Amino acid sequence: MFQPLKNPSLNENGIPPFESLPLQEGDPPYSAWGLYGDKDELGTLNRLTDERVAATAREEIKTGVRISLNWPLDAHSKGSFFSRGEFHQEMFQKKPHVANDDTWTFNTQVSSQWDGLRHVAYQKEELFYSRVTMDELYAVDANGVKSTVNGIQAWQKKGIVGRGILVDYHTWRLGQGIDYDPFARSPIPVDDIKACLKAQGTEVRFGDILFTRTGYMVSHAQKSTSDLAALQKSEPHTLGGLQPSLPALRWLWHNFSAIAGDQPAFECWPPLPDHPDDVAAGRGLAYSIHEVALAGWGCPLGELFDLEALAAHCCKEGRWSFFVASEVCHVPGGVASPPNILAIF
Ligand code: UVW
Repeated sequence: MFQPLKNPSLNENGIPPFESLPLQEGDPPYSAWGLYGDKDELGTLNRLTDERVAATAREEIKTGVRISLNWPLDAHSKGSFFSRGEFHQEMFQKKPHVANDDTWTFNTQVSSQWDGLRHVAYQKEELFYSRVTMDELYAVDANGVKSTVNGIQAWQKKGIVGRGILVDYHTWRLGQGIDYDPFARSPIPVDDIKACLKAQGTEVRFGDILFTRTGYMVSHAQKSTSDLAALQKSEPHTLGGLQPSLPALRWLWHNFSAIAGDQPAFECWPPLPDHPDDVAAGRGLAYSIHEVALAGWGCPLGELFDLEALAAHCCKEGRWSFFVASEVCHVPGGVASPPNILAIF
């Protein structure tokens, strides 16, 4: 049962400040359920208004240069993290015609992907975005029709389109002499992300789509098959990424419509919570970014995006903002999707 919203005051961008989350008594910490109605499936994509997209196109599209951010679907053919099966393509001839068809079989998260709202719930509470339960995701009605609640189909209606900004953390941290290993649990403090943006001269605007280049692709290309296999077998996996923290969540909530990175989990993995004393004192975080972004805010979380060509172009142009057009696949009830994404300058 939904309680009436607490009627939070809205900030200059028309959203409740982070400090007023959750919006309803009894909802999980930091969730924003009900902000756009109790059946909302768009979450922070509601920030991508027609006006904002039109203004971004006018401001960001100058040269017409287009850069794909899609890693090949078979890029993890030597094995992947989180036990995701490999991509398979079967091509077959259509005799007597001189023609071919092909069939693709793949886990939607084995290469570049947007995680959708069926992917991760608040773990302790067992609730997905908009208070949806696991049973509701798997429900089948009397006519045999499967539930599509919180499915990826809701995002394909208008796509994920807006102003992108690249945080080229990999280049910045090399210049700073900061040690970082994409295949170790290397947490990136949000202050380093902000320092990198400042050094690039990149302004953050409300509704932006955030891309963080951590160097995963560079390091992945240098690893031998046996090294990768050993890393993928080790449990829990260890991966670098944004450090889950209250300041990180606050910054993400106040600025972005979607967030993405070049690595398998966006945040560092495992996303160990803060010290229990800090959690008890309200200074620490006991939730992962996956839980809060996906289940709490309905915020698309992108992983394994290929940001290499993008970073090279941004560096050449001295400009780390651009127009982004991404269209998820139209799969009713889908959990995740390849992003089918272009950056346009
Ligand atoms: C995790 O859930 C850790 O990563 P992904 O979003 O790729 O599943």
